[in-house]
Amino acid sequence: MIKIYFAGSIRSGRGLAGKYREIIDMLKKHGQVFTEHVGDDIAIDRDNVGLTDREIHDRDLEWIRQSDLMVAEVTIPSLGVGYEIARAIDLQKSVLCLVDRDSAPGLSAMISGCSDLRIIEYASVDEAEIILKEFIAENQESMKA
Ligand code: 6IA
Repeated sequence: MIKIYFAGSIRSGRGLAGKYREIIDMLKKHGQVFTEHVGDDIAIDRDNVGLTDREIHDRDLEWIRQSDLMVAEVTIPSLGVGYEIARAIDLQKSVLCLVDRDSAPGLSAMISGCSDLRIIEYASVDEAEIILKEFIAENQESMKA
């Protein structure tokens, strides 16, 4: 089963948490998602209670290492998400960035200008699903090769 790291804003703002959850639910139909809690405020508290920031960082980085690909919802600019994307690129992971067409405040040039990233605008989660299915299938093919 393909292993997916989903990245989305936590301390940088939870305005799109409902979207994250819809995307995660859809990704779960296609593989194992390490970071289900990013779509769920209660799970963020439950899964991270008692952990230091160092422990959260080290655990998340280990999940990035173990993952086959990363899907990052980058509409809300987040230092943590940008950092995770950069680490994933360094680890040679495929990274797909999703941008909500209606609520994008403008993407950092360090993301939009990065040739290692695939960046897709989406209007609905149904639209994103088509793109994500293709992205997952491509990666499954390259894992077999
Ligand atoms: O800078 P941000 O907080 O927006 O960074 C969000 C990204 O970093 C997400 O994609 C997560 O994978 C990771 N991340 C940042 N903080 C956490 C966290 N707890 N738990 C899990 N992943 C995290 C933060 C404490 C919480 C109780 C508010």
